[in-house]
Amino acid sequence: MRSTFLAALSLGLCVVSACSGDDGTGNDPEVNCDLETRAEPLVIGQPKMGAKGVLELQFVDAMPSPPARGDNTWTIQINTKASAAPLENADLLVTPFMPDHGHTSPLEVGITTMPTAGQYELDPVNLWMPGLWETTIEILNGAETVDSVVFKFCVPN
Ligand SMILES: [Cu+2]
Repeated sequence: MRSTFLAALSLGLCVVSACSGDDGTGNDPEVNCDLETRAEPLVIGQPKMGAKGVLELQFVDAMPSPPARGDNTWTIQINTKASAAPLENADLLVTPFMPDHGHTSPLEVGITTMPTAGQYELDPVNLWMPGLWETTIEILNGAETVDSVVFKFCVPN
């Protein structure tokens, strides 16, 4: 049952050659996160500026921390860069992506607005495969991207 599910996942999401290391039996390639120079540590309370310089995001909480394989629950704070005011009622799009394999996650990231102004819970952030994950958090205004932040975390086996 489980291997059938994973095999279907591989077929559905992977470019064939890029995912040849994952044969659907759970024998994923060994990942040594100590050697992954593109990854960053998950640091609670450290602001990270968006690509457009409009907003700043920081982690308020992460379960588990550091990020692990499977479902992760992240709470983030979004502030405007100029005034440091919390960004309320934000429209978010969160996309976990494996750049080395060209696939996303099969589970949509659920987004809950928290009682504290500017805080949002992202659950699940499903990092189902070991390796480097780039999770893009986009803040939208209709079709326009107000700003976006990418977090690059390595997930061990
Ligand atoms: Cu992958």
